[in-house]
Amino acid sequence: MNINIAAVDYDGLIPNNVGLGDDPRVKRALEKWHPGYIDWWKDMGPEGFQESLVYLRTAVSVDPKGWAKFDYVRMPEYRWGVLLAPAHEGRKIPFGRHKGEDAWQEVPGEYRAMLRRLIVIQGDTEPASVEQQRHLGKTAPSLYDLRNLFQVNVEEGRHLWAMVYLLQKYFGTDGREEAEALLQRRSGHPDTPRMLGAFNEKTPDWLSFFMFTYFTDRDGKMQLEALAQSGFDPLSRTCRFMLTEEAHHMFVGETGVTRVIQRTCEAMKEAGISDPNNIEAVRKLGVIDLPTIQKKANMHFSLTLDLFGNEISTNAANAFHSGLKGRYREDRLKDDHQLESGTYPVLRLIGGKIQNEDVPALSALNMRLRDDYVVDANVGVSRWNKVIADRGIPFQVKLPHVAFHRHIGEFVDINTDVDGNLLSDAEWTKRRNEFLPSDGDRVFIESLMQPQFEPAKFASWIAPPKVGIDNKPGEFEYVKIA
Ligand code: BYC
Repeated sequence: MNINIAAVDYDGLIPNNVGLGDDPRVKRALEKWHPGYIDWWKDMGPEGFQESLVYLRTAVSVDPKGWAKFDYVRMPEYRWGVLLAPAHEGRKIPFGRHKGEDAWQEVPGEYRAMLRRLIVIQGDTEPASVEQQRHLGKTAPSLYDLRNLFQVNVEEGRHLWAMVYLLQKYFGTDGREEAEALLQRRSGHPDTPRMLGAFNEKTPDWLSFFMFTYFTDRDGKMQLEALAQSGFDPLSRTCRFMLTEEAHHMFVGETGVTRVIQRTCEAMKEAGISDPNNIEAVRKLGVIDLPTIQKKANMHFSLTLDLFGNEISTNAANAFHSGLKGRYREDRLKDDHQLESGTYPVLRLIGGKIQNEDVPALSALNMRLRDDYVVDANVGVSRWNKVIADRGIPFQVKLPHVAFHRHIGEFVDINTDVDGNLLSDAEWTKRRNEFLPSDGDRVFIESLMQPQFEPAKFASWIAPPKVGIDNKPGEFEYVKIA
């Protein structure tokens, strides 16, 4: 392992541990891209808080034992940098037809287009999420949550830098053009939308934000884990370090939803309401009823499943076979890592029924990653259910069937209920609001979204966290609003 890499050079405009000082071409390219990025951040980043001092963590090392420092920063002055996890000396390509060959330190010519596409898609999601969340600051339920939102946002910005570095360093003129285009597309824009569906949806309220960071950032985790296995070593190292930051985003999501559920259950108990479906009575307490939380989960889970692409995919097969994108934790799997024989069960619509069919394992890699995702997503859901059960309320949050409310893949043309039972168009129209947030639900949630900017105070619908960020006490002023 190369130990010098742990130290990050903070002297120049762009903090980095990739030796930018000795790479004038890439340094110049990134310095040229920088003003456009700052303009984008000011136009499309968090609205209204650019002058506020925010207690943020900044990566100062890539040493897992102590990589970040916390301090007050104005967001446009955040030190976005280029950080790669340490190289593994002598690393080999871990899967596909080149398995066992030396990992690539330069782009393999024959796979250039495929690799660029993967990097561009990954890069596109990062600014997209910042754009989706830009209005949320105004309605933050506490300074603690406001700070967490901004932490997530600046780190998504840094993840954009991570992908732009790869484009600028390894892809010449077209890499430069792609880097520019990443600043041009806009989430939800009718003419220049972001590339993947879920990143063009709105994040209208804080429950959506927590669901997004729980479910959609977890797709980020799975995709980054798969790319961290890449035979293209710079991509692998970049993704390995991004995963360190990503963990906090999912923490924000999981604990955010937990605190919403906890507050609802506590308020119900205090008021002596034991029926979770007595929605009107629960809402009068100024908290979000559990069935509506379930509907939000249905929405964000199903939108996120679309991000795994088609269940059966030649693109995914090619990316694996070429050694560019592996499986979730490929290095811990015990098989031949080539998958040229063997099958994998894929849930498909066959003769009007949803059933498993064995397909060649290489074609089923999107499905396989999605399966791993569902297992991972269920872990936190169990923890939410424990919070509910501990307070004696008869309700369980449940992830909907994977065929429910899908816009990509096998199930695009059908409607189902949350258990995967087929519904006619008419039944779907009639019952949609049982499964997904209705206009009324949205209006109710919106009515709760009143800012709470006093230190140590929290909005009515969310419990305080168990511990502060960086172990700060409850009254700590995480954001000094300017
Ligand atoms: N929306 O063969 P298929 C994150 C297109 S999140 C629109 O199934 P493939 C984050 C597809 O592009 C992680 N189009 O596709 C989270 C293809 O089009 P072309 C982001 C879609 O390539 C929170 C065609 O359909 N990273 O980091 O196997 C906050 C055929 O599809 C969609 C990545 O996704 C869709 N949902 O799989 C911040 C990793 N799905 O090329 C950040 C990189 C498919 O035929 N991306 N299509 O015109 C990939 O690995 C793959 O491209 C995908 C799709 C998994 C996305």
